[in-house]
Amino acid sequence: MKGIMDWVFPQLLVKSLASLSPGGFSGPPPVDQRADDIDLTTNSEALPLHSGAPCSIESRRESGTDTTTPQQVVEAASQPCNHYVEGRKTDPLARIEDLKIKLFRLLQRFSLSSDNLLVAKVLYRIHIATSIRAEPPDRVRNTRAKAIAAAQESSGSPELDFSLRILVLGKTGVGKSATINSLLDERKTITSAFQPATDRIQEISGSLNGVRVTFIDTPGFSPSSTSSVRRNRKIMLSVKRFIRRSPPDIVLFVERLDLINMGSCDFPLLKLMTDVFGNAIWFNTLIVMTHASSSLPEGTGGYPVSYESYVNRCSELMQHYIHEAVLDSKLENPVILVENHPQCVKNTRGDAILPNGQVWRSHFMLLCICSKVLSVASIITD
Ligand SMILES: Nc1nc2c(ncn2[C@@H]2O[C@H](COP(=O)(O)OP(=O)(O)OP(=O)(O)O)[C@@H](O)[C@H]2O)c(=O)[nH]1
Ligand SMILES: [Mg+2]
Repeated sequence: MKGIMDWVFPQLLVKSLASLSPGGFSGPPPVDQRADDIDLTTNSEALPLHSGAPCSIESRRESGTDTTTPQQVVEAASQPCNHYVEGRKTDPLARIEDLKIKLFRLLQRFSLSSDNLLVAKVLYRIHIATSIRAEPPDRVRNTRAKAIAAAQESSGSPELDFSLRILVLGKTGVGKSATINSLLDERKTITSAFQPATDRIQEISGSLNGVRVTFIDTPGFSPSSTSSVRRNRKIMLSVKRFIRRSPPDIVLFVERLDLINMGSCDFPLLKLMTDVFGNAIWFNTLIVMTHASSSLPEGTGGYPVSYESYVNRCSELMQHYIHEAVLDSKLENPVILVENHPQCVKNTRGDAILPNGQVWRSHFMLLCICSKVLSVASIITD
C-alpha cells in the first residue's frame, strides 16, 4: 500500500508535534478565534507527553570496539537510568540507544517481528541521523540493543517507560469512538449508529501490553457546508486549546473506507483543519479508514475491483486532498485500515483480520510505535 513505507524517510525531516511551541500547532491564527472559542472539554487531567528519561549502558561503555559480553548485557539490562544530570539530558547517542532498546521491547511485547520492513526503515533512519558520531558500527549496536531488550523483557525490569497519546479527529459517525473501543477491547466510550454520539472532548486511557495509551476522543465534525463551518471551527478551537498543555504524539484522522469514493472526502474540512491547527497537524497524522471489511463497489463495466487497488485509490484521494490543503505534495501520511464490526473475521488466535489478511490491531500499534520512536529520535538528534 502506498504511503506507509515511503513515509518513514521524510519523517525525521519534519518537526514533530511534541517539539512545537507550547502554544500548540503553528500556522496562521484562526479568524474570529475568541468569538468561536467554546468549551467542549471534560475535567480530565492532561497527561505528560514523553514520560521519564531513557536508560542505557552507554555512559559506562568504553568507546571503540564493542566488547560487551552476555554477562554485561544482563547487568546493563538491570541498570537504572544514568543519563540525566539534575533533570538535564546528557549524551544524545546514549539516549538513542535507550530508545532502540525500548523499540525492541515494544516489538517483543506486541509479538511484532523486528525483521519487519517498517522497523528496518526506522532503524535505518535513526542510523542516518547518528552514524557520523556512532561507534561501534550500527549493526553491533542494534544486536546489543536487541539482547538488552530481551533480557529486560524476560526480567520485567526496569519497567518499560513508554506511552502513547493519540488525538482522534474526523467527521461524525465515521467510527472514531468505535476504533478507540476496539483498540482498548472495551466499550469505554459511547458510539451510535443513528446520531452524533460524542459531545465532549474526553480522554480515554487504557493499558495495552503494559503500554499506557491515552486517546483524546472528540465530537465529530459535520460535513462541510456554509452552515457547518462555524460549528466545526468551534470544535477545532476547543481541541486546540485542550491539547495545548499536553500535545499528542500522534493524530488519527478517521474516514470511512467504503464512502471515500462516494465523495465523503471533504476538502473544505481538511482546509479548515489546516487553517485552525496549522500545517503541523498533518506531520504526525495517520489516516484511519474504518469499515475496511465492507463490500467493495463494482468497477467500470461491473467488473470487480481488487481490495488493494480500491484501498490504493482511496489512499491517493485522501493524500491528494491533504496535499492541496497544506500546499505540499511531499507529505506522506500512513494509512491504517480498521474494521470495528464485532463480526469481523478472526484468525485462530481471535485477532480481527481484514480481507487482505492483515491483523489490523497489531499493524496499528506498529505504526503508532514507529511514529513516536521517530519523533523522539528526531528531538534527540535535533
Ligand atoms: N461495520 C462497521 N461499523 C462501524 C465501524 N466503525 C464504526 N462503526 C459503527 O458506526 C457507528 C458510528 O460509530 P462511532 O464510533 O459512534 O462514530 P464517531 O466517529 O465516534 O461519531 P461521533 O461521536 O458522532 O463523532 C456505530 O454504530 C459503530 O458501531 C466499522 O469499522 N465497521
Ligand atoms: Mg464518537
